[in-house]
Amino acid sequence: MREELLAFVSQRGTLLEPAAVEYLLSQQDPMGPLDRFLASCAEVPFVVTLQDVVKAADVGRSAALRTHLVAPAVQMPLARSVVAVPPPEPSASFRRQGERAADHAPEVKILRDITGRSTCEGTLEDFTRYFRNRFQTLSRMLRTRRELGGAQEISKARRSTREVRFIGMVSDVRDTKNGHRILELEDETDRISVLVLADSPFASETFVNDEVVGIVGKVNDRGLVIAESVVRPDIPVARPFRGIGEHLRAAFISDVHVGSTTFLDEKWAKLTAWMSSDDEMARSLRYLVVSGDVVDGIGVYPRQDEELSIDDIYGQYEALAQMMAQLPDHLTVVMIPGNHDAVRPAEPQPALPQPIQKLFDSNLIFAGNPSLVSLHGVKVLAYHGRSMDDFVSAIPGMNYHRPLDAMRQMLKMRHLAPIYGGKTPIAPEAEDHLIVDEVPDIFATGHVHSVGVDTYRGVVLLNSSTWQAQTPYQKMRNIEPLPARLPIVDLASGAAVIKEF
Ligand code: D5M
Ligand code: FE
Ligand code: ZN
Repeated sequence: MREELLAFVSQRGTLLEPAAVEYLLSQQDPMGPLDRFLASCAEVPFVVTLQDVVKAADVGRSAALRTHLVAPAVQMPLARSVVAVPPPEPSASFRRQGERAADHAPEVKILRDITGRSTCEGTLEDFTRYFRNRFQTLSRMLRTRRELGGAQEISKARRSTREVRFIGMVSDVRDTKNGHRILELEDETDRISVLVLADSPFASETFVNDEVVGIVGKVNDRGLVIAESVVRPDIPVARPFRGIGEHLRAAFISDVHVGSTTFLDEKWAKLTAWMSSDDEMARSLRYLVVSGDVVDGIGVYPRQDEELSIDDIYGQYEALAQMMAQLPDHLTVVMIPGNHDAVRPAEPQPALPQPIQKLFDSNLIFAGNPSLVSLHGVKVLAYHGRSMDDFVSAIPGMNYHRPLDAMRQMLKMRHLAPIYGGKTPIAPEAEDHLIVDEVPDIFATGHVHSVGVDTYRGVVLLNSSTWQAQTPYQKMRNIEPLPARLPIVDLASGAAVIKEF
């Protein structure tokens, strides 16, 4: 274990104080606190101290301490950067030869992301404040639901003998030997057990830790609530796509993994050639959204150096900048980072740092992960999608080839990464930026190297493939990628297609 620990530390480019090594080796999961500490740092520190890992270990144990703490002041975010230009003249389509999306000025607004607004240091207080904010925000959404009118605090609901309604954060889910399920829910006042019977109409509902749900049910004589219905925050039922007046299109890519030996350069060359071609769809492309893992990075997983064709992080972004410069000028690009990129791994991730941004042309707009971005008034929620690893582990039947299933769950839960303490590191910001506050028109993810388009209640869902072939790591885990597929959405109608290269 000692060797593994030291190898892990050197992979991350840092050092461990000897006392920290001994402390970690005495823990059940020595990597856990270290991983969590490193994930919370904006930059990798020169040396990790005993104090750092002890604090991180405490924070890991804090999940049960969410309640009974002081509420933070909630600040509403303002739009961060605006590249707004007067609205373009309407035009029916791009069927006329020579007409290009370039004739339409770009209109991009970053409505919400964490860049420049991170407040957390990863202390225990930060985590408590973070979970309170999550609970309060989602519980406010749930309270607007008719079914939860007059919802009580859990401490009151517990003592009731009639029908009860309350809202809680899931702290545990377990199956009984008879196929029933028991949820432990908590709010700021108390905790309560809820029994979901195997023959109830919602027995097939899946629950994950740290999501916030509403329950209607009856308390039995043992203080257990028998659930009669479960209410999720969810998004409003279908509404029409908020289209724009012209058939401008947006294309979506992610997981380019520049610098990896498995980067598909020939497929990429085909994409570049097609984008610059006279094809009607290519000419109508106005926006390109890049949802993270834009380069392969350095030291992201053990022995990654053996799979790198460019082993310098700047070199990787320089190569990407050159590739982006070859794309047609009529594209305005919005780029967010993923778990392989050179920003802190904890979500929400800020935009790529200035020294990297400077490598790119001015038609690139950098935003955080996740980001809510307006393209010509169409709201796009771009999220790399790391939490899908946790959805796949937590929910039976979910898999890497069906990312849209996980995305639908995220919208139902109104949260991009509800499960805390799994594979998705979460930074305890004052406000929970992973909550789906505003309902987007388009919801885009990457990460799973799969592809798909669909709609859920009027929201266009899409997952944007990869430009990397199967890696030895993915082979070992039986992950079969579907590379070189390009989802394209018509911003007038919301109609989505996938173009294969
Ligand atoms: O992720 C590429 C693929 O590998 C994607 O399908 C998720 C999967 N993946 C990534 N990390 C993990 C872990 N830690 N466990 C299981 N599966 C994982 P990428 O982000 O490009 O490496
Ligand atoms: Fe990836
Ligand atoms: Zn990824």
